[in-house]
Amino acid sequence: MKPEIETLLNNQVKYEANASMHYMAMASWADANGYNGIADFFYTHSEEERQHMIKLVKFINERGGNAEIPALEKPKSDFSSLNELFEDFLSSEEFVTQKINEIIFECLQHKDYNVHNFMQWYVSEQLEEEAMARSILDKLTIIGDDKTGHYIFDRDIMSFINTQEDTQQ
Ligand code: OFO
Repeated sequence: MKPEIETLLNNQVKYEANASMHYMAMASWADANGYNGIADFFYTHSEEERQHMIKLVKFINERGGNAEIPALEKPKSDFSSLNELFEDFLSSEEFVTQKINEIIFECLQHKDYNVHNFMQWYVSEQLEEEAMARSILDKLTIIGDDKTGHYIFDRDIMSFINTQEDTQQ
């Protein structure tokens, strides 16, 4: 594996780890503010991001590289509204997508089709996650400041994820 690609993959390990911690902080905020459904949503996503990190670590080592386990950034832990929470979720996903696209670009420059092929899984995952974040923000726009709407949104958010997963099968 080219050193440039190994560096980008190791950076990606850090971005996935940071996303995991970021979503853990979001889950904790939701928990502390009485939004148990939203907390479950972010605890689940935090764990998914951790799995994405592990998948990269294993791949780098299997390809003869050296995976580096990064120090973590302290995530933002306070949010003024559900809108801010989910806007941050979308921005985080957009950032990760951009970084994955940079890896894909570098793979094509170096004709590394093996890494390119491996990264296609991440490309699909990002498409799904960004679509989900946008759908959730659309729902929050419809609900506006209605407290009953927030209550129902919190109660139903996990079934919304299950519906998304069903349509992806
Ligand atoms: Fe790792 O899937 Fe989104 O960020």
